[in-house]
Amino acid sequence: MSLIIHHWDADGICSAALLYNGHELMTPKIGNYFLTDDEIEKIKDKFDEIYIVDLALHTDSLKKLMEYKLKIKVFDHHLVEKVEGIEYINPIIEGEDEEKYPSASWVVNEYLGNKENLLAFLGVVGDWERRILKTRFYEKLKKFIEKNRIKFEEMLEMVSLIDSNYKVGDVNEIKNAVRFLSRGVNKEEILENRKWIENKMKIENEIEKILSEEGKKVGNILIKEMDCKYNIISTIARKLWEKNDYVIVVNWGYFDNDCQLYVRGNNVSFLIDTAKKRGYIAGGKKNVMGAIVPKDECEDFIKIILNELGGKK
Ligand SMILES: [Mn+2]
Repeated sequence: MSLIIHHWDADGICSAALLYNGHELMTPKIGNYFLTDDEIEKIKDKFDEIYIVDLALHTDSLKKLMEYKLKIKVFDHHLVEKVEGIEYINPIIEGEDEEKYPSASWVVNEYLGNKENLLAFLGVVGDWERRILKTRFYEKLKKFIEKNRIKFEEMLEMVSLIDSNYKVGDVNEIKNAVRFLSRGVNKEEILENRKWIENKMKIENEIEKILSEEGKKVGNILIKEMDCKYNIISTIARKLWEKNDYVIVVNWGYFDNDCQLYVRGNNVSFLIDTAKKRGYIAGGKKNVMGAIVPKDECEDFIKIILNELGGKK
């Protein structure tokens, strides 16, 4: 039996929906880029094949899965280290350009030999949002949406509806979303999903509240602290990045003992190593670094990041 473990965001959900064929579905605990011992325990005897999709899972988790002789295929577009024995379908680690493979959905869709379709493009818009407009990829997207009479704003709206499920922490609805989207639904069916619309309203109120509180500025770096039980740190970081060269966002409210920490900037992938060297679970790509940091080490780590970003300017 096979299992799809996928990222909880729109790209992860769309990628999983493209691959979905009655598989069992799983996401790590939302916010975790690793598998807990319990999660590994559940997987090890039940499945013989695992697809890991749009998820830069920590190498320790991958190595543990490998100990159980599971066949693992990773579909991704994050910069990750390869683990021996795992099959990677990831053009980015082979040196391909991120504007050619802007999402996991794009990687999966090409692998499957599908024609261009709504899910493949929604994954892209999910990961890039408006920044996709400035890439070479946009020509392709533009052609597709014009032909299918979809506005770019509607693409953004669909993405935020799909993302609403993880943001409110509804793991069950994330699975439903994969199955729902895998049926080849159209624009209207996505835009009219009642449950997702409700989620989205809850989140928007919370985001508005957080963005209205002022952050701290150090040179061209904005530091924003928040205390929120929803997993909306990446949205907050992206929004703030629109108006700042670099942003560091810390959420004290999501985990009991750890902080969520996000950095966004033009080239921040080197910070992934900085975090890992300090023993944190961390991941990301060119423009983003996310880490889970013990609360009592967070202040120190921010100082280190400020130093390193300062040195890069
Ligand atoms: Mn992605």
